[in-house]
Amino acid sequence: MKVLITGGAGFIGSNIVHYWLDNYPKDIVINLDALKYSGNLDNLRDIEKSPKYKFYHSDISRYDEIEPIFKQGVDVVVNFAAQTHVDRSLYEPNEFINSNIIGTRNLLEACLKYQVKRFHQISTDEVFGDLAINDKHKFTAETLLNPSNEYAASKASAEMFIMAYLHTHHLPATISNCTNNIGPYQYPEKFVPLAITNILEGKKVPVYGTGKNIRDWIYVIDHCRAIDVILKKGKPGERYLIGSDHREINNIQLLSKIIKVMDIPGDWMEFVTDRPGHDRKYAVDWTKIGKLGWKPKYSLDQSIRLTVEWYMKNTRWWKKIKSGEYRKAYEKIYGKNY
Ligand code: TDX
Repeated sequence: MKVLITGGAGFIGSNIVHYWLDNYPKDIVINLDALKYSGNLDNLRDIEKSPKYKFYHSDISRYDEIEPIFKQGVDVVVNFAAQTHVDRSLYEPNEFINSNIIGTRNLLEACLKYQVKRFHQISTDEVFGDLAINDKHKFTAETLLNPSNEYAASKASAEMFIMAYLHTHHLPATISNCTNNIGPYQYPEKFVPLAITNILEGKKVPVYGTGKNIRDWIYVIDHCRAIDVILKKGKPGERYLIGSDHREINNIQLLSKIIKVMDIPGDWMEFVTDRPGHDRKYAVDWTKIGKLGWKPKYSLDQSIRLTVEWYMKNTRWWKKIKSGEYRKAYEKIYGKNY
């Protein structure tokens, strides 16, 4: 089988490229990535020479760049390519419109034209908006889309296009909405890698607002396992929510756990001005994918420990990012100023 992973040089994308090559050695994995600021080929050094892996430096927001890849024949497309950082979406929304909406629509068009057997969209629980801190409800596959920031609005819009292609063209598409991921290769602008790397650098960790916002954290490998199950057993036209088994945890509690695992003495938390429109709480009911035989394997403590260990071991990886070194290298290689 030929699997096209878009955004395969990003955090979750590169984890699934590794996962797929490890678990399905007969398959061909094609990685299409625009290598924007968070796409990083260092995430794939160990497999870049594999005969089962191919990389294309292309941008999904450019149909002319992606069509030649589809022409070669692709069985399944999993779309990880997206701008994902909420804070950035507040000041550069056009990037989010281009990658997340126009990019998805281009992929849908190519999937239709080249009769791809399955298109799977990696979406987010953020498309459902937020819950009140004390709300006992969780998001389900029936929850209405109600995005509350520009990032979430762009992902929700992409979903609307998928629904249109499902209805009008019967494109065999599925959607998954996963909660916050942690694990190796996450760009250190997101809360967990930012916290770990800041502490390793002796810097404080900025905690937005009260620090009482709640998220539902999942280890990235559990997310990869869930995608695998959806591709095999999921039904076209359906959405599946992916979440964890942990009790609710707010940002202060999460950071305290990270600090405990790191065991570096210091007063690391610094409360800063809140993110505008900061979503209060996400909580995901994953019963539907549970019926397909999936459940998360990693506990929160295990997920934190594995993530902390990875960042402590791979200092070169994140120092290169934080210093801007790898961006400069890409400018040289690709002649573009991303
Ligand atoms: O410096 C920070 N300080 C802080 O308190 C940052 C970067 C974040 N936070 C808070 C905001 C959130 O409550 O930590 C929480 C997690 O923040 P992010 O890592 O930015 O994630 P979040 O805003 O929850 O969005 C994420 O969840 C869904 C991802 O960024 C999305 O890509 C995913 O789709």
